[in-house]
Amino acid sequence: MKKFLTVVLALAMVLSLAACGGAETTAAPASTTTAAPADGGDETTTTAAPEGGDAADIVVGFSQIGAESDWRVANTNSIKTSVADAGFTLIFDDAQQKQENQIKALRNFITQGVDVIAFSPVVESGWDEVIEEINDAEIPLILIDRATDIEGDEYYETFMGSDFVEEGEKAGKWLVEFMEKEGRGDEDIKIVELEGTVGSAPANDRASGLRNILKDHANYEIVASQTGNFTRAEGQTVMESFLKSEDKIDVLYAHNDDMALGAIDAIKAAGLKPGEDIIIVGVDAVKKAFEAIVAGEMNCTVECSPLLGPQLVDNINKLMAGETLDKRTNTIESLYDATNAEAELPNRVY
Ligand code: GYE
Repeated sequence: MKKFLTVVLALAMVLSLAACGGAETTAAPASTTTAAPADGGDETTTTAAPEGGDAADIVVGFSQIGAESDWRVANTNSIKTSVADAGFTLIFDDAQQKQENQIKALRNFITQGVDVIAFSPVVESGWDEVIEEINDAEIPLILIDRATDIEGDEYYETFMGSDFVEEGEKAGKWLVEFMEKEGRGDEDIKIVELEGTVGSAPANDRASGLRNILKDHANYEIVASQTGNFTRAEGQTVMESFLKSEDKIDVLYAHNDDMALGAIDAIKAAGLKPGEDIIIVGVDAVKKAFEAIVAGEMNCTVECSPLLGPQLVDNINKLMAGETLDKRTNTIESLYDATNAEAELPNRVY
């Protein structure tokens, strides 16, 4: 730990000197090596700062879920870039949506004796054993984006991410207000729901968030609900089947924008107007959703920011300096519809 303290202090000095001189400090380019996975499934990428940089002694293992959505890709990029800029060594593993791959990656991180493990759990349950192993190895654990169902908060340093129940509630409130403004506040409203990955925290919580609001509005009914696994392709096929099976659909609530965008393709193919014949509410606020809102084909997206890299580096620096982290690192988020999407579109980086 003494060594880490020296590294952190040295870095702080360099940065404050740079700030005084008005100069910009950029880390030297990182080198990347990609190793073939033992099981032939996913791949492990190691990004290391140039030799001689002491920060490179800090090894971070990051187990990512996959690349199922624009959100996830932006999240991976944000973390890879920030960790490389900080000069830490990153061992990155893409689990391709499979819990068993994540468990394998986490065990590899323990064997490799990494300094910190950052981990985004694909589903909420089934982590007790491997997390106990991480705790026994005394490797600090940072939960990224999704939570587990393990009770208590001693087993991790901080949870960095969004409040998914609140996101579902924001979507519900927006919908009720929008329908009132449209003069449809008392109509019977039929909703279809595209759920995220079964058993994942955002799917569970975004579903309950919407229901928390709708329980006070008896004229709203969720008539069909099915997973589209957070992907555009499945969003499209599940929407196709909703359009066949349901007599009346007023609203689509999608647990992420990728599925909403896939559904928009299905709605158009069925000869209907997305955004008019069917009101569409998504979550994430990815660039393509902004474009759809501006084009009048989607109505609202609740922001869930994937840009967690800078805060992760901040937390790692604090941990290495021996500080205790707050159990929750919150992200700042908003909501976008036809009233503000166009103005925000040029600022979107994902
Ligand atoms: O909304 C979705 C992604 O866990 C918040 O996962 C994340 C979700 C995000 O694939 O697009």
